[in-house]
Amino acid sequence: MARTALITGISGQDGAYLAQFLLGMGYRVVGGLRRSSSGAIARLHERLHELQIADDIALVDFDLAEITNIMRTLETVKPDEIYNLAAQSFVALSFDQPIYTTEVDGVGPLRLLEAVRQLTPTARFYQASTSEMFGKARTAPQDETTPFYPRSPYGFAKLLGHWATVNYRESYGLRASSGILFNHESPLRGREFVTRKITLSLARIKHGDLDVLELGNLEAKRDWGFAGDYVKGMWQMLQQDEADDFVLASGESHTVRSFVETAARRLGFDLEWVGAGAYERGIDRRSGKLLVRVNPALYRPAEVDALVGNSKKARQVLGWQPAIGFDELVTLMAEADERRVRDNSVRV
Ligand code: G4F
Repeated sequence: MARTALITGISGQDGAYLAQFLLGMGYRVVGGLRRSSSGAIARLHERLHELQIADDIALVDFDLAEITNIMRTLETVKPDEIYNLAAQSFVALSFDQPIYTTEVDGVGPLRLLEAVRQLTPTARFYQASTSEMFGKARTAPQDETTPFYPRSPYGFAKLLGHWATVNYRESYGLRASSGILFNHESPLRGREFVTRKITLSLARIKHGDLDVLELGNLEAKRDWGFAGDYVKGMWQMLQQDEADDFVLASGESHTVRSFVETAARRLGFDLEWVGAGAYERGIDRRSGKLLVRVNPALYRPAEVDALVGNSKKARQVLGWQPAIGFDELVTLMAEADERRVRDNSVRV
C-alpha cells in the first residue's frame, strides 16, 4: 500500500516541490492548507498548478494555531510521514508580528509534536528548521554543532520548534528530525523574498512594467541553493533508521549585491553602481536608466550579516548532493520571471 505523507504548508514553495517529489515516489500526498475564506483558495493552489500536480493532492484545512484541528487531521489522515513546513516564514514581517510568528513557528510545532505523541507516535516527523537560528554566528561555516544566536522573532520562534523536536525525540522516542536548511530559492519562491523580488522586478523593468527595484541591505551574505534539491534532503532525513538533525546548504555564500548583478546580467542589463550606503544606485550603463535604489526603510532592526553552511553530515550520512549551483539558480529564476512577464502570466 502507498505510504501517506502529510505536508503542512502545502501552498508554499517547499510544499509544492516536496509534494511533486513524493508523488513521484508513489506516496499518497495530503496537503494541509490554512485559509481564511473560500475566495482565497485559488491563489493558494497556484504553485501546485504550476507544477501540474494540483489534482493529485488531497487538501485538508490545517492551522498550527488550532490544536483540535491538528488532532482531527492526524486522526483522519493517519500519516506515515509528516513534513511540518507551515510557518510565517518572512523574517522582516516577524519584527512586526513577533507574537503571531512565535505562536505559529514556535508553539505550532510543539502542538503538532504533542498531537503526534498522543495519536500517531510511529509516524516519522520532519521539522523545517532554518539557518536563521545561527543568526549572528561566531564561526563559519555553520554546521549541526554551531551555537545558535537568533537575530529575529522568526529566528527565536524557529529555535523553539527545533528544540521541541529534539526534546520529543529524546524524551518520547519520536522519530522526529530537524532539517536546518539554508536559504533555498526557485521560480516558485514568494515575491517578498529578496531573490524573487530581484528577478521579478528586473524582468518587469525590462518590459516597461516597473520603474525601479528598491532594496535594503545589499551587503548581506546568504548561502543560496535550489529548493528542488533541498526537498529531496527532507525526505532522505525521514528514511534513516535513526532520527537526527541535518544541515542542508550549498557551502557558498554570496551578497545580495552579487545576486542583483548576476540577475541583471542574465536579463541583458549592464549594471553599474554609483553612490554609497543609503544613497547607492544601480544604473544600466547602456541606457542610463536607473534600475536599483536603496531604501533604508527595508533595513531590518537586527540583521543576519552572513551565513554559509557546511552540509558534510547530510552528504555523508544521507548521500545528499545538490545539483544546481548559484549561477544556474539565478538564471533559472530570471528566465522564468522574464517568460511570465512577457506572457503576462505572473501568478505565483
Ligand atoms: O530573502 P530574505 O527575506 O531571506 P532571509 O531573511 O535570509 O530568510 C529566508 O531564509 C531563511 C533561511 O536562512 C528562512 F528560514 C526564511 O524563512 C526565509 O526563507 O532576505 C535575505 C537578505 C536579508 O539579509 C535582507 O536584509 O536580503 C536582505 N534584503 C535586502 N533588501 C532584502 C531586501 N530582503 C528582502 N526580503 N527584501 C528586500 O528588499
